[in-house]
Amino acid sequence: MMHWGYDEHNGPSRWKELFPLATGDRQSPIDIQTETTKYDPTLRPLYPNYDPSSAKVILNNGHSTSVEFDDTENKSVLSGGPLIGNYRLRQIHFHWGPSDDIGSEHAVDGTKFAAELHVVHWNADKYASFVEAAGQPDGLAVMAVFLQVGECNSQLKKITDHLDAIKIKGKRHRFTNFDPSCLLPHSLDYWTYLGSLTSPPLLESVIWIILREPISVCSEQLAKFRNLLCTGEGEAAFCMLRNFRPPQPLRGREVRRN
Ligand code: B30
Ligand code: ZN
Repeated sequence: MMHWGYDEHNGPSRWKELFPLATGDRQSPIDIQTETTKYDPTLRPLYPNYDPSSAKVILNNGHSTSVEFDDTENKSVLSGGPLIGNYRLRQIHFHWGPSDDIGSEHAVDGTKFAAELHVVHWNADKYASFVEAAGQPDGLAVMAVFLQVGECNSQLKKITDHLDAIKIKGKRHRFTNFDPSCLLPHSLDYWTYLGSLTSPPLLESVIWIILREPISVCSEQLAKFRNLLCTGEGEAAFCMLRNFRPPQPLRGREVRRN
């Protein structure tokens, strides 16, 4: 395997060859079996508090599209929920599939959604950098939002309108005055469990917070994500048709709900 990806020769089933953590005890994503989740009355509401001016750039990294935020100060933070203190916003990105019926990473009672948004934060109260936090069991907090096929999403259009400008791997475009809470559903009810990054290096450092209510996306918007290229300038072009890891074993972990 030259470099990890989502194809037959370098996809999720082969990641363990280079990243042995792939078979670890707290891997993500998982299939959330709603009947076996545990209601926890001590879980608090979630408090996302984002400053639109902290958004900096939208980019194509070859395996997704992400919006990166200025994380040199506590401008945009997530607190509450299962979290102790403030987790600082680093980036948001998406996972999707080759057709509208698959694409999410987490599943709910075996059901997959068309896509999944990840809002990635790190524990700047305890750690000095994102990279340091990503190696610690309480280092990262990722809030996940399911995208369900339906009406076109006018908030998501702010992102899909920019995808043509970053079609090729490595391209980036200025992107500011954007508050990712515009992509959140009305209800911030959630499930939470301890897991990992869903792509290499698969570090087991993520407090996952999965919102229970999905947001909408239409087929035309999903097609714009699939039109991105996982290849760079001058290479034979390949579209980013899929970039999700399938659910991993729960291995005795508890999934709690608020
Ligand atoms: S996820 O939310 O669990 N899907 C990373 C962050 C969040 C997740 C997965 C991975 C991460 O930071 N990976 C290493 C750094 N990446 C940046 C990135 O956004 O994903 C740089 C890279 O490969 O060169 Cu990819
Ligand atoms: Zn992700």
